[in-house]
Amino acid sequence: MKLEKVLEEYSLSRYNKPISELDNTQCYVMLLDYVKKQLESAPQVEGKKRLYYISAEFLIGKLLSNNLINLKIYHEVKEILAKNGKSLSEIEEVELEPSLGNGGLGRLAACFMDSITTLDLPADGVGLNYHLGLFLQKFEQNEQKEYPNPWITDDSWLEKTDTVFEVPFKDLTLPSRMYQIDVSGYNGKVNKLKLFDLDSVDETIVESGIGFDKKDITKNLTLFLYPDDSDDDGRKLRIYQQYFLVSSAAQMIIADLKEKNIDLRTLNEYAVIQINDTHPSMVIPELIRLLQAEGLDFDEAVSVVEKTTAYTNHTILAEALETWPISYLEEIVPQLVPIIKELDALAKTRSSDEKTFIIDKDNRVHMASMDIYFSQSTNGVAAIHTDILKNEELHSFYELYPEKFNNKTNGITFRRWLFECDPELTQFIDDHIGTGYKKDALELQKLLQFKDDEKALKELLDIKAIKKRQLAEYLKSAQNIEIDEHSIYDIQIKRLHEYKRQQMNALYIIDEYLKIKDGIYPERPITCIFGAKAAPAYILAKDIIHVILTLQQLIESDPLVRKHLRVVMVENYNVTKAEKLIPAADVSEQISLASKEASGTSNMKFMLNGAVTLGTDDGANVEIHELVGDDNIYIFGAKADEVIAHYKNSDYVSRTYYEEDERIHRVVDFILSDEMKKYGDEALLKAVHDDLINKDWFMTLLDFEAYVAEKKKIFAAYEDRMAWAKKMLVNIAQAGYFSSDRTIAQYNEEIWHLK
Ligand code: 26V
Repeated sequence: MKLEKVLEEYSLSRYNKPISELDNTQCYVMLLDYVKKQLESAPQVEGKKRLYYISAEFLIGKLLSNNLINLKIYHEVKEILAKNGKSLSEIEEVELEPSLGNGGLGRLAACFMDSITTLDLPADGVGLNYHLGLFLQKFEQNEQKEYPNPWITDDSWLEKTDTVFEVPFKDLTLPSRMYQIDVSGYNGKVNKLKLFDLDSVDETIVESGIGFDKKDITKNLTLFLYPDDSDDDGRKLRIYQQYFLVSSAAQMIIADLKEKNIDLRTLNEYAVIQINDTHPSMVIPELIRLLQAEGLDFDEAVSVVEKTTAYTNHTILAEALETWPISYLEEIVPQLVPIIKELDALAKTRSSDEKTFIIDKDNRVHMASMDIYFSQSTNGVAAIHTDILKNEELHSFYELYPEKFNNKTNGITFRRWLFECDPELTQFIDDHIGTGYKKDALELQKLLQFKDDEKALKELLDIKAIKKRQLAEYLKSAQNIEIDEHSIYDIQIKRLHEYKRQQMNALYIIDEYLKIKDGIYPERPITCIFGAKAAPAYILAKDIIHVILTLQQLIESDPLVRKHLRVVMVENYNVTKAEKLIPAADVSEQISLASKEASGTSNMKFMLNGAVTLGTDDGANVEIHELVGDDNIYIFGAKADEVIAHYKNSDYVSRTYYEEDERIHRVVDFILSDEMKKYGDEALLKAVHDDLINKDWFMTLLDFEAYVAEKKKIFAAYEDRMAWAKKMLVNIAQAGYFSSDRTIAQYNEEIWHLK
């Protein structure tokens, strides 16, 4: 039966009226039901060996459009709806975005699931079903406030199953129920995202923002992703969550094998476990424990687990590499402690280098060390990142196990980050080079033949103008902010962290503000757009948000300045908002302190959507630079080796820059000016001001002058519209390498060996 007829019949039988008379919620439910049925009957990806991708985060975004695209009925559905006076984008507003991630790591897991399925690789994503997500961000008095972000409704993609495992903690055993969400691939097949949960979780214990009793584990376990870990109870709750996740995963894996009567000593022939950052690291001792219970001796269990697991590192920030006091583990999961101690003893027979110890002299367990010793592979997520792991951060391990180290440069799924978020650009590409790039992203390079074709370049500029207008309309309706669609859209959207240096961007805005006050105007108005959540306990990050919001209000209140310069901080930045922001961007801000951003993935999304990168020599920017060449990217600032040397020699003193550079002095002091204090809170502003002068751990002032100079260059380049369009085109054409299909093919060939 034709799709139109099927939907029409559904509408009549469920709502007793035709599609044209449904409201958006009813339309959404109709499409949800239809797509879910299609996915239910779609073939599951099968094979001898299965991947289990275990991750604390899966930042999947809304699923309706994504699934329609993968089922290849997106355009047809859009047309049927249009014929009935409905708009798919308005219907999509009904869908709540699952807030199951924080940033790049979680979005990567989601892109990977899409690509894994598309490449026909059998896999389960394994995570937790956080009822209230990360948190919902609101701005009040120019500050971030956190609220619960519920997303589970009766009509959702999530399905409850009857599968329940018992997870043993020291004082209680908790039933872990499996929920699942179908993950569609661009090949009509499906894998599953399996999210574990506890029936007794009680959302009503949450009071005042996101506060709750951190000790009430039976009620709080899967309430929030990353509960505040600034106190002991918070940190212990994270251990409860992590163990609940990995024990559920390990039990599921063993159950899968036993169902097929497979000898558990051959586990590695049937399963591979990817440990996404250190949050799921306890899967190693847990699997060993469970295999011992199944009759394997310790050595057999260690050997097979080592061959089954692989670890991805996503950061070189020492403070982000998790370590847990062994006393916490004794208190919560004592059954793992003897195993971890045995692993530690075994590791110490392999190396006496303290830097590789699993249990250190302070009795803390280094999760990454356990991963590297007892898994088959450790990978970084961009070339420069992997090099820094090998040569610096994990050098001792690299000497011990050079063969375990490998790089897998991150990628993004083009289904969401091109076809879905920019249908206009997708059509342009289809018209110029055909659709082969949809299967083989490297074919995007065929676009290069149009780099001097004025007609094509003009079309590209027109598409960008459309996306900029759409964003302006969205911001007007969502945040009641009117932006100038002819201004340059300069966008920085990412987790708020000092190393990502949103504060440097803020200092630039101050510099521009002061110039405008002095009568020096930019050639064209600039709209600086931010989106960022700060971890609730990360005070300085919240203070930086305060500085940006205060600047926003100051400039909004100044008719002269706002003609030339605007600041917009998007509230509750998430995947849905990223899909609107990225296609509209002219300039992509990727300004982390060199060596600190493992890869970045928004840099890839912006490039694919025709924005030009303004960035440091860091993460995947380095590879973008190599692909597009000097003319099509703006790179500035200290290089990674200089930065690393500064840390080694402890010779970076931000105060010197403040005292010796007039411009720096002026912009830093402006943070505490009367103008800022009129709209901001003095204590919060002072915290940022003082940190920049006295600490500035991520060397903002070191790169500030170079940043201002490079920004001047990129804005000047924007004025030559045809030359700019060419840069856009080259960026799009060279983005094929960053398809997550390529990344996943490499994981499979070099680590997983699934097919
Ligand atoms: C960090 C934090 C810090 C504040 C408290 C909560 C919290 C929770 C988790 C993390 C780890 C975040 C790890 C992450 O997202 N890393 C990013 O991974 C991307 C994918 O590989 C990579 O592109 C980014 O460079 C890296 O920052």
